[in-house]
Parts: sequence; structure tokens; C-alpha cells
Amino acid sequence: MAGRYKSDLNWSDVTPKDVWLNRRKLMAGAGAVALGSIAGPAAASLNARKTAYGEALEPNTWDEITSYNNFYEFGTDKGDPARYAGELTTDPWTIEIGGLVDRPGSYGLEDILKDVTLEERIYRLRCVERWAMVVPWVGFELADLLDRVGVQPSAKYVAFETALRPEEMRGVRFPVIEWPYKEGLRLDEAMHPLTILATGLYDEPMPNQNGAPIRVVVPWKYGYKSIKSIVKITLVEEQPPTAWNEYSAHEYGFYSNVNPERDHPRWSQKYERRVGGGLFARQTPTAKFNGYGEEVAHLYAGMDLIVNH
Ligand SMILES: Nc1nc2c(c(=O)[nH]1)N[C@H]1C(S)=C(S)[C@@H](COP(=O)(O)O)O[C@H]1N2
Ligand SMILES: [Mo]
Repeated sequence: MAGRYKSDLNWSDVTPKDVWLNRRKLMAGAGAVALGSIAGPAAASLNARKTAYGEALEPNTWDEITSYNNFYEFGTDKGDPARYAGELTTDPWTIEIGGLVDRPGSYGLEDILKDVTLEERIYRLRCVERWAMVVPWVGFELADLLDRVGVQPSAKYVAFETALRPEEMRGVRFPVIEWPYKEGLRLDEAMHPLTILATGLYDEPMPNQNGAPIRVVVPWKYGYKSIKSIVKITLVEEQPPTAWNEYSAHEYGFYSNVNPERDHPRWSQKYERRVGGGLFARQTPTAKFNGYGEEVAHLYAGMDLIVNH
């Protein structure tokens, strides 16, 4: 076929051109060897706008961020996502946006991305299992997308779902949780400027093991709230069911704000350990709201955060 129709375009075709040119050059040339080396890829390519978010933090290395992961769709070992998430097809990609919105529909990722400015957000990430990292995400505020589709006044929560593809996701052949992976946020949490949809890290397109092509990042909550590879966003009136809460409600609450005062039933949450600090890395105290209390504590004024853990 000679001409290219709009429907032939995938999101990677309409991402700022230099991104993909740089990326292709990098892959084609000697740079391919550099990918995944010490500090990250040799050339920046998403050209994300720099911000003051997290500029004082020291990010973990590319290797650490992309080789130690939780993404149970590809297996429960920390190395499984790096080994197997490459089997996921991430282009084309569409997100079904529905429920209590003015403009529901199936949105191609290319349509979503052409109207946003990607920026860098260097955030702490704290897993409920007690390991922590600092990740230089690239993304945009979830509020930008929600505003575009028009949230109706009756909406109180946002529900998210990950893709479910047994052919490409070997981990979903096992009933670890009830697939697809589901998460949710209260609307004010979803609209908070710290909450982003991330499409990259270290100024590179998102590696599959980190949730390509697009994932949620909510830095003041335990990592499992930051749902990967999302295909569905639904605005709802009632608190939606979430994967880990359904699995074990007393261990994994709907809110899951990082909180050293509320221990996991099977372990203390008072301390955490930074990934990459070496085998004998010192444990450091866990910060309430993962250190983002100044920005988000007001969202929970008057709430009992032990009951609403
Ligand atoms: N779909 C999906 N999203 C997910 C997970 C998962 O297993 N499946 N794991 C969560 C957990 S427990 C954590 S700690 C973070 C890890 O993100 P990272 O691998 O990019 O560091 O992703 C979260 N998002
Ligand atoms: Mo986690």
C-alpha cells in the first residue's frame, strides 16, 4: 500500500520524531551495547521537560530500576519481568476510558500523547515489601487526561486495569491474584499533581518490565498502587475493587499510603532498604506518605489512617 492512512499510524510513529530517530540510531549503532550500562542509556531521547520534582534525590541506576521488578503478569521472581516482559506487544496500544465521563471511548496512545508535554519526575518508590528506589520517570499528570475526557460530577473514584494477554504474559497462567491486575484511586488522589501517567524513565521510552507503554505512578503510596501497562480507566461512584485488597484486605488496604505507623501484619513498616545499596545496606526509617506529606497529607484530614490503611 502506497499511502499511509491515519489508522495505519501507531503511537510510536507520532511520538516526537527525534525521540525515535535517536532511539533507532542508538539501537542500530554501537550504542546498543551501551543500553543498560552503568548509568543508563548513552543518549537522552524523550526530551522530557526538566522539573524541580525530586532534583535533590539521587536516582537508582538504569540497571537497578530495570532488573529488580514486580510485575506478576510475567512471574513472581524479581528478575522475571526483565526476562519475559519483552514478550508483551506495546504498539499499537489503546486505553478504554469510560464510566462517568463526558467523552468515553477507545483512545489510541498516539492521541493521548500528542496533546501532552512530557516532563521528568524524580520520585521515591516504596514497595510494601520494604525495598525502595528513586526513579526518574517521564510522564504527565493524570489530571490532564481526566480533564480532557471530562469527569462528571457524580464520579468519586478512578479504576484502572492492566492488559490481560495469556499469550504474551506467562505469569497470568497462574492464579496468583485475580487477573487482570486492578487498582483504584479516590478522585482527589487521581487529580493530585503528583499523580502521573508515566511513559518513560531516564528520558527513554518505558522498558516493558517497568510497565510499558504507560503506567500509573503515585509516589506517596506503596508501589502496588502504581499499576503498569494500563488498558482501561473507568470513572465510578463507588470505591472500586483492587487486586491486592481483594487478595488480602487486612494486609493491603485500598489507600495503602506509605505509613511507618501501620505495620503489615507479617512485618514492620518502620524501616526500608534502598535497592542497590549492597547486601549490607543500612535500613533507613520509612517516611510517612513516603516523604510527600507536605503535598498530600491534607487529602486525609480527619481520616483514621490505621483503619483506612
Ligand atoms: N500490572 C501490574 N502492575 C504492578 C505490579 C504488578 O505485578 N502488575 N506490581 C506493583 C508493585 S508491587 C510494585 S512495587 C511496582 C514496581 O514497579 P517497578 O517494577 O517499575 O519498580 O509496580 C506495581 N505495579
Ligand atoms: Mo510492591
